[in-house]
Amino acid sequence: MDLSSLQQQFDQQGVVVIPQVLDKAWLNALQQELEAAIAEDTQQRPDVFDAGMVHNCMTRGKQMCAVLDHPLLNHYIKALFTPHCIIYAYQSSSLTPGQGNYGSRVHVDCPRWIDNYITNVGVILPLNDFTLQNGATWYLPGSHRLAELPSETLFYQQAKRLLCQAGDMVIFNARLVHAAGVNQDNYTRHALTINLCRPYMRQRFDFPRLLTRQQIDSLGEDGRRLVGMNVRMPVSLDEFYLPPEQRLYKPGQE
Ligand SMILES: O=C(O)CCC(=O)C(=O)O
Repeated sequence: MDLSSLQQQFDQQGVVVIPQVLDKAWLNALQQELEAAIAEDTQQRPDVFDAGMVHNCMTRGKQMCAVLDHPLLNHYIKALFTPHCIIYAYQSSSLTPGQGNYGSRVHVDCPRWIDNYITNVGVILPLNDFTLQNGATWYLPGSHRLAELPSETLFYQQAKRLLCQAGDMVIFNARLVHAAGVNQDNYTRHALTINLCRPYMRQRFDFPRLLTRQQIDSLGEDGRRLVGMNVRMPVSLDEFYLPPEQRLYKPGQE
């Protein structure tokens, strides 16, 4: 699909699916890393409200970090949102057999509604096909234009299911009203979810400090921008007066 039809669909529906962004090798590697992270979290924090949803995935596996430099991911988010966008949150969303998760409430991924202005965009990278049986996300087309959330009844009367394939990339306006489904299949459905925001907004975690030097150095220009390396705040006049190429808060981050 060409960019202008994609943009039109994004504006009208609030969501687009880009087919075949990640191949089998990516999917296998990401799934392995995610399952290891979930197993670790389940041991260490079994009782958290969002159990099973891994936070800060770029710190939990080399490929989950490397995917931030994926050229197609960057191409489409720059085109549909802004070339300067950064990560607000990078998590996962898995549905184990018979279960929903914290994402299964009817919700939006951005609390602010500003008429005709996008502050946050969501990216879902399905690691399994999203099917009716395994809990494909419910969403209300066009609901990103609503200032208030509809009632749950109205939502489920009118909502559609986000049916897509493992390896596709879903991009949605974070004001789109949606809910993860319940997995009626006999295997876990995995996905990575990235919430992007404008570069002048705060991130959920201080990623430039949270990531190790090695993780930051493993990233390319796009990945570094996404984790917030171009919008760091100086803590001294020495940092403020650094030469242009070393500036922590780069110019033009709009
Ligand atoms: O896993 C899903 O189907 C949707 C996830 C979701 O709603 C979220 O992470 O906000």
